[in-house]
Formats: sequence, structure tokens, C-alpha cells
Amino acid sequence: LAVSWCAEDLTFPPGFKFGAATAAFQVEGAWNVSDKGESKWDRFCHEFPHKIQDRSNGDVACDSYHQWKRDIEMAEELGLHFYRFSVSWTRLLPSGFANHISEDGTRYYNNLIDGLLEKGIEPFVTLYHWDLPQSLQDLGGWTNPLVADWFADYARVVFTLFGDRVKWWITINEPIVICDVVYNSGIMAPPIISPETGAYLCNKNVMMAHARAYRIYDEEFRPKYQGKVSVANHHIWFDPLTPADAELAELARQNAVGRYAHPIYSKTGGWPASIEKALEEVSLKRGYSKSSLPAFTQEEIEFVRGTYDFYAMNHYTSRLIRKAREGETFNFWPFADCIDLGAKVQKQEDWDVTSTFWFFIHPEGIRRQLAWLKQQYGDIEFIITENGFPTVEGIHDPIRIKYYKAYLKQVLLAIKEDGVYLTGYTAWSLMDNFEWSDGYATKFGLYQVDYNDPHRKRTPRDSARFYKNLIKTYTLDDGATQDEL
Ligand code: PNW
Repeated sequence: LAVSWCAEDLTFPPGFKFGAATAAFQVEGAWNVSDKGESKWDRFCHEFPHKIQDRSNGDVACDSYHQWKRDIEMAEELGLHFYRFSVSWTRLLPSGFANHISEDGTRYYNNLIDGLLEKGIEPFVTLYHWDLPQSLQDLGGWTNPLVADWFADYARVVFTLFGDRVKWWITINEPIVICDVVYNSGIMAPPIISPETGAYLCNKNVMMAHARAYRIYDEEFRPKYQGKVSVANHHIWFDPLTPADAELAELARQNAVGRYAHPIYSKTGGWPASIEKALEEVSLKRGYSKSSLPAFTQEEIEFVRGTYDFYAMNHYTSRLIRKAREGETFNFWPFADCIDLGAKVQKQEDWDVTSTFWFFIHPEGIRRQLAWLKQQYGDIEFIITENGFPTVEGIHDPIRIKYYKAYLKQVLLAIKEDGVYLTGYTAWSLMDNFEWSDGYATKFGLYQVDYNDPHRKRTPRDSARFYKNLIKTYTLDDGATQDEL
């Protein structure tokens, strides 16, 4: 596609909003301060230190529990329109259940929310970013259908406490990671490997839990607060390796995207038909009596369908898809291959690699993904709730700036050329933080965090200056430094 660029083309539409994100477990620390309960990630790091690259944990992390004023100051320095952060379930509900609400936890989030609003920055709040109470994990966690009840109770508490001031809500961050990555890989909490059962039980339960929270907001809180609620889905863009792999690539999209989006965003609801069929076939072939993908009742289909006010997408990278050859082995989905579809993934030769094994650079992927979503689910409002780049060290990060520029240029193309109704963009992350199984070794921050400093000093990287300038000027057009990745 040949596009001629003029200065105006590199400008974001008026009213477009820029933010940055973090998540509770990755930044807060204070894992057992006051009455806070234990989460599955606290347990995982303490019990299996070897599963974390630098044998670290979230006990102190960026100490945002104590440093929240500095976090707000950074958001203000950048000129962010919104700050996306998550609530720690066990900081607010130490037992995991709504029988007791922590005063300390309530105070912490009130301070953060009020402090942001004082500076004119909108709080954009995720209810669940992977830190399930260990008490609920002990009862089966996301594979137990009762999780929808527990999550609904928790959501109602959060909406009740903070709904007067928070207008933007994400129920659950990246269901595909909570289900497919967790139960296929063993590299995340809990380390239970159950690709043929656990991943699919979780899939349905997460859809139900999201819908319960959405319906609660819709019925009990929207009339007085008029906020917006969605779920943040993580999408890797899949391109076919050869034209012969086109059908398989589309099936892989339905498996990675459709299995988490179709029940909510499609006109018909429920699972994507192609996936329902493919997974039933493979389950029967494996000797199960029925599909591993649990069916929805008609009532459940209706209950989940339409439970969104906008589409929230996290996006970082792309893959090429091809048919597996006879006898080939599979790496775990969705970072890699999909054994259930007989699909192998690889990178395209000209895509640059990064310090992170799952992360290849392919800016066009973000545009293609948005166009595909619009074509599948219609002309709805989109917000990019995460996009960002990993490095291992340094305050000077030209490569991160290059990544942001290249991806944001594709975002502009999606808006201007493809007519995607995209109203906001979120950089991951405001600061370096606990990058799950990478520990503190992988850094996504616009701000560097000094983990040797007891106060976890934060220092802006060059990319922070780039982002600040973008938010101020609304344009990517900065002349000579406007280069391609
Ligand atoms: C997201 N993938 O995770 C999470 O929401 C963040 O907590 C995390 O720190 C960030 O991205 C960077 O890793 C990902 O399958 C989950 O490609 C899945 C993938 C990528 C990132």
C-alpha cells in the first residue's frame, strides 16, 4: 500500500487520549503490609524462585505502595491524559471474598485516584491483572466456575468504593494469558499444566466472570456514574507463511482472538463456529467424550454477548503461521505453536528480534490486527490499552523510541486509512517493573527504576521525553529523527 506522507498525516486527531499503564503485582510491592492477603503470584515467586529469571519476586517491586505520589508526579510530567493501573484483589479483600474490606487497601486506592484527579489525570482501572487470591487458587482458581461469583462480588466492592470517580474500567487483563499461557506453559502462576482441559475451562469461566462484572456495572452503577467497561484482550497478529497457509492463519486468529472476543463482540455470541468444530474434532480424536471447549447454554450466550462499551486491545508483536510437518514437535501456545490446530509459528526473516524470546518487531501487525477486528466485530470504539518495548538496560533507549514511532505510525494509518474508530493509546509501561517470569531483567519502562535504591528512584528515559513531546504536540513529525524501524 503506497501512502504519501505529509506533516498533517502524522498528527493524531483532536481529543485522542494518551496514557501509560502498570499493574498492581508488577509495581506495588508491600506484599504482606497491613492486612493484605496472599495472591497466587506471591505464592508462585516464593515457592518456585527458579521459575523467575533473576529469582526475584514482587515483595517490594517498585514500592509503589509507598511511592504513589512519585508515580502521579511522573504521569503529570509526561502530560498523560490517563493512567492505567490495577487493583490488587487481596489488598482490598484479604480473604479473597467480600466478607471483609481492607481499610488500608481502600485508603491506598483512594489516595491514588484522588491524587490523579487533582492533577487532571483520569484513572483507568483494571480489576484483575493476574494476582488471584491464593485462597481462591486453592479452590481451583479460574478452572472453577464459581470464580465468576467470587469475581462478581469483588467487582461490586470496587465499583462501590471507587465508581464515583473512576469512569474507565477493564474487568480482566489478557484472558488468553490467564488461561492459554498459564495452563500450556507452567511459566506462570499457578504452575499447573493442563492444556487439553484447564485452558478451556478457564476460557469459559473468564468470559462468564467478565460478563457478570459488566452486568453488575450496567445495572447498579452505570445509571449514576456513566462509566465505560471492557476487557483487555491481548492479540498477537498472525500472518500466513505462504498463501497455502491462509486458512490456517485465519483459524489461528479465531483461536487466539475469537475464543476470547467472539462471545462478547460478535453479533451472534458464543464461540467462533470454526473453533468449536476444530476443537470438538481434536477432542474426540484424543478419546474424550466431548469437546474440551465447554459449551455455552443459549442463556449464557445472551448473557455474555454485548458486554462491552469499547474494545480494549493490548498488542506487542506478530507471528507467521504454517502447517506443522510430520513428526515436528510443538512449543507452547500462544507464544508459539498451536498443537490443537497443528500449527507452527515463526518470525519473518526481516523482522528484528529483541531481548525477549516472544517479541519480534513488526509494526504493520498492529494496523492489520485493528483492521481485522473492525471487519469481524464492526465499527466500534477501540482503545489500545498496552503497547511497548523491552530492553535490558540503559537510560538512552533510541530503539524504544523507534519502536513507538513505527507502531504509532501504523496506528495513525489504521485511523486515517482504514477508518478504525480508535480513541486512545496506552504505553506499557510507565516504569520498569516486575516482568513476570523475566523478573526485573526485562525493562519496559518510560522511566527507569533503580532497584538498588531503597526508595526505588525513578528516572525518565529518552523515550519518556519522546512520549511527553508527542502528547504535547500530537504529532510524530519531528523532522530529521523521523526514521523507520
Ligand atoms: C502483557 N504475548 O503481557 C501484560 O499485560 C503485562 O503485564 C506485561 O508486563 C506486558 O505485556 C509485557 O510483557 C503479555 O503472548 C502477554 O505475546 C502475552 C504476550 C505478550 C505480553
